[in-house]
Amino acid sequence: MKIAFLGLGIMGRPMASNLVKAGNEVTVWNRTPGKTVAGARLAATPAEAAKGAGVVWLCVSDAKAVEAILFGPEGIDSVLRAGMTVVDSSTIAPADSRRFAQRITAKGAAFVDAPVTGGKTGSEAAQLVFIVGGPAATVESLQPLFGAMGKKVIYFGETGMGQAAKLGMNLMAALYYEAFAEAFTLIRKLGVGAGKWMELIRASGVHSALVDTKARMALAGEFPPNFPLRLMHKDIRLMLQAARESGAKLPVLERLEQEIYQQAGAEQQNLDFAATVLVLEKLAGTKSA
Ligand code: NA7
Repeated sequence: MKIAFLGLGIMGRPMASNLVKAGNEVTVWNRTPGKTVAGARLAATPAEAAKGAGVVWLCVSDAKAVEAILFGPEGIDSVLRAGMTVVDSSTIAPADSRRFAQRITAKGAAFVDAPVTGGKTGSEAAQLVFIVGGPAATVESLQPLFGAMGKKVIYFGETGMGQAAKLGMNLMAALYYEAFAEAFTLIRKLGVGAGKWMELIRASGVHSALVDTKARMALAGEFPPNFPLRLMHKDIRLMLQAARESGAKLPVLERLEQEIYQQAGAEQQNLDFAATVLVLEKLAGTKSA
C-alpha cells in the first residue's frame, strides 16, 4: 500500500516506522526538516508526499496544524482524488474533524478520524488503541494499517465520534492522575514513605496501569514525556470547549485547568503530564524525590 505519513512527532514517527516495517511503501513529511524514518521516502511538502498515495495519515499537534497540512499553500488538497483516504490521528475537536471531512469528501476522497491512546511507548511497540469515527467500509479497509501500528481498533460510528470518545477517555486520565498527585502530595506532607505507600496503592482497588506508570515518574522526580503536559492541556481545553457546546458541566475539570495546568511553568510544558504534581508540590512547599 502507498501511504503518505505527515507529522513525525513523538507519536507519528514510530507509527510511520511501523507502517514501513509492515511492508508498506511510505513517504513521510515533517514541518521542521531533519526528521526521517528508515525505509521511508522523504517529501518536501505534504502535497508531494500525498501525490499518488492511497492513504494519507496525519498525526500532528492540533487542528491548526491539521488544517495547514490539508488546506494550506502546500497542503494535500491540490492532489486529493476519488478513492484516496485521509486518516487523522491527531486529537482535535470533533467539530473540526467534521468540518475537515466535509471539505475532503467534497473532492471524492474519504476521511476517518482515528485518534490514539498508548503514548510514546504504545506507539513504539505498535500497541496503540485506535479510537475511530467515519464511514464503516473505509474503516474496515484500513484494518491492515491499524494492525501494523496498534493492538485494537474501537469504532464509534460517524465522523468526529472517534474524537469525542477520545476526549472522554483523556478527561478520565487527567482527573485520575490528579487524584493520585493530590494524594501523593498529602501523604508526603503527613510523613508517610512514598515507596511504602505505593505498596498499598498497588494492593488496593485504586491501583491502575496509568497510576503505576505515572507514580514511577513522581517517585523518581523525573518526567520523560510519554504524553506531554502541553498536549494534555490542549486536550483539556478541547474537553471544556466540547462541554460548553454540548451543555455538559465539568466543574472539577474547570478547576484542574485553572489551578494546575494554567500554573505549570514553561519548563514543564514538554515534560510528561505527570509533572503537574510539581505544581502541587510547589504549593505545598515540598519537593519531588
Ligand atoms: P509532538 O511530539 O509535539 O509532535 C507534533 C507534530 O505536529 C510534529 O511533527 C510537529 O512538527 C507537527 N506540527 C505542529 N504544528 C504544525 C503545523 N502548524 N503544521 C504542520 N505540522 C505541525 O506531538 P505528539 O506526536 O506527541 O502528538 C501528536 C498528536 O497525537 C496530538 O494531537 C496528541 O494530542 C495526540 P514540528 O516537528 O514541530 O515541525
